[in-house]
Amino acid sequence: MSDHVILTETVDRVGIIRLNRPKALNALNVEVITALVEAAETFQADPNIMAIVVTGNEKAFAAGADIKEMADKSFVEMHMADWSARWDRFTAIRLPIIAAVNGYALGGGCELAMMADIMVAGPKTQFGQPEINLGVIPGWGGSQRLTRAVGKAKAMDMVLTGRMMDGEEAERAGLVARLVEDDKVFDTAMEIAQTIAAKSRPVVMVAKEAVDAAFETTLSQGVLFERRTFHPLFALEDQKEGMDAFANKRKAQFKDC
Ligand code: CO8
Repeated sequence: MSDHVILTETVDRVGIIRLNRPKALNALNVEVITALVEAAETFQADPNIMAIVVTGNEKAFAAGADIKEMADKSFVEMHMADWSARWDRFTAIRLPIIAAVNGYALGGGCELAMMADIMVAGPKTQFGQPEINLGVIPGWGGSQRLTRAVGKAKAMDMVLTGRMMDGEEAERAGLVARLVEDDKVFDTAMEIAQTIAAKSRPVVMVAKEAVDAAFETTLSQGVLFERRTFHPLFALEDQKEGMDAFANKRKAQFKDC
């Protein structure tokens, strides 16, 4: 695993990935994306890890795709390399991903935060899709995920003008799950991850899959998907444990099976 443009760490059952290109405001070049995706896959392969926290630093979560790296690319190079497809591996991660977002989350940085399952931000966090200023459009799902998160009005406003949205507006708009003081963003993300870490790993994965299905299908098909994934949970020891613990007024001790 490349460990210099990102830093990885494990705390209890939580895997932490910290973007680490501070001089470039954590701009996402191919090396960073590759390392980030590999780190997430490595955490997922470890049965001890329950959730992943992705973060940057105080000034920038990530200020976007690396503009300098792609500036001179031709259409054919962009099309054939298709390095954006690496993100498909990131969004295929079945563990919950929590984005702890401070500072700039622009362009690909905003898109990365939106690929996470839960976003924590502070009032000073700045979200934006400023690609229009560069003569392009969002390329890592921003036009789709931002619109689904905040609706057409604000998505059009941001994508067409390139304006930024601070953390308070982003929370009101539904982009951010929890708005906390700027210096509490990472700790809050860790608390969320630790809370999830006390649950059953297979059930957490199914829960994430069920919510994600809402973005891909009709209501009736989504409800059917939920039902078809709900019933098999009764084959798990963790379902028996969870319900027995409730009935006996004790804390459940899940075994991930
Ligand atoms: N890429 C490369 N370098 C960057 C980026 C970036 N996205 N953002 C900042 N940097 C670099 C700067 O060039 C500068 O480097 P240097 O010191 O060598 O000159 C350093 O980081 C610090 O930046 P600034 O001096 O500009 O810092 P300021 O505090 O003055 O400004 C801003 C901060 C407002 C965040 C400013 O840096 C900025 O506007 N950055 C660009 C934001 C942007 O446009 N992001 C969108 C990028 S495009 C994108 O994300 C498309 C995603 C899909 C790609 C699909 C490809 C297939």
